[in-house]
Amino acid sequence: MRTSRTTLTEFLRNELKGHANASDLTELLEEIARVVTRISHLVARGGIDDITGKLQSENVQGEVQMKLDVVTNDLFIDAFRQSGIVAGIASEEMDSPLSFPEGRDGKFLVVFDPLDGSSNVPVNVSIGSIFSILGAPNGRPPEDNDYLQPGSSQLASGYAIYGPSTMLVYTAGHGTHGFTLDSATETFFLTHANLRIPDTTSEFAINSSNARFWEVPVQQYVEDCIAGSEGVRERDFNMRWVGSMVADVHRILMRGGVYLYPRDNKKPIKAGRLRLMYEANPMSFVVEQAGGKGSTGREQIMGVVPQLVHQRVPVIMGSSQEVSLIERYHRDFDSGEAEKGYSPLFGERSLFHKMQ
Ligand code: AHM
Ligand code: MG
Repeated sequence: MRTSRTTLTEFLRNELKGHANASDLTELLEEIARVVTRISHLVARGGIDDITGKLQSENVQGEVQMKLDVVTNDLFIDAFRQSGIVAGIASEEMDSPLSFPEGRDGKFLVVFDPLDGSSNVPVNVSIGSIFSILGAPNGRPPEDNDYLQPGSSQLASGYAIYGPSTMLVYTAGHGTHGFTLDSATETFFLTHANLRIPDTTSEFAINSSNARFWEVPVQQYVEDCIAGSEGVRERDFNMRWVGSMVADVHRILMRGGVYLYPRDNKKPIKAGRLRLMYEANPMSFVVEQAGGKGSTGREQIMGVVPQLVHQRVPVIMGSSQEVSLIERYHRDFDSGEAEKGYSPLFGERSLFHKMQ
């Protein structure tokens, strides 16, 4: 048995040295780790405590809430409020941001999804929590507009995955690091320092039941993957879909791949299913710090300036070369090349090969 593993606390103290607000940021990440530990214990009890079902209520997005959505949201709210270092929060489960008088001088705003993939709760499949830490305004309480910062302004972000083991994965802009919870001692140990996503992959993750609603470039990309060794990709692809973004992206951090929740015309009012500020941005930061890419298909996710806290965005993230290739499908389509029946990507194998 190994006993000399680095704990999260030890790692943070070292890694965040030199970071502006290092001690507050360390404290905040430790606070998040404590909440994640509690949630891990809660979800591990499954149906025993009667908390795995649905509520009658809907959240601001019109989605039916699970009991655990609300319980986990409350745990985060209480922890952030009591920390005294968080000026305000916004959450998937709250209509609008909430300011904390207790964190009046707090340096941070936290935007989070307390329980991502919560439809997987009743079936005992992996779920997660996602957080994004932003700077708070100086010397005054935050206003709603203060939250509307692009992902490139994040100070730190990360997620917890409640799977066969519970892990906390975060970045503060110096690589992406993963910690595994020892539930007996309630300690997170460093198990995955400096995660790196392979640049290339033969694995994609998408909910194909939406295929008829996707834009042409995504339809074309998936078609080419499915054609495998008989198509332009000249190799077979594998497909995975857990239905929890955290679990699907975590797999990609571990072994490469690409995750897509693209724009579709199922509900034209929505730019995609996932939310920019507390799903796409924090996961993009983690992915990009591990050498991957996060894109809408047409621009970098972290470059999008939010107009609304609950704004949705198309999401394509993972292995960098594969994401770049999908961006190229979009560019070719937008430029009209694909429509004319000729495209460097779809029509000319030699150029296509250069991108592999
Ligand atoms: P949620 O935050 O309400 O759980 O919704 C987001 C989830 C993602 O975790 C997941 O990738 C996606 O929605 C699943 O969508 P689908 O129902 O199309 O499989
Ligand atoms: Mg979510």
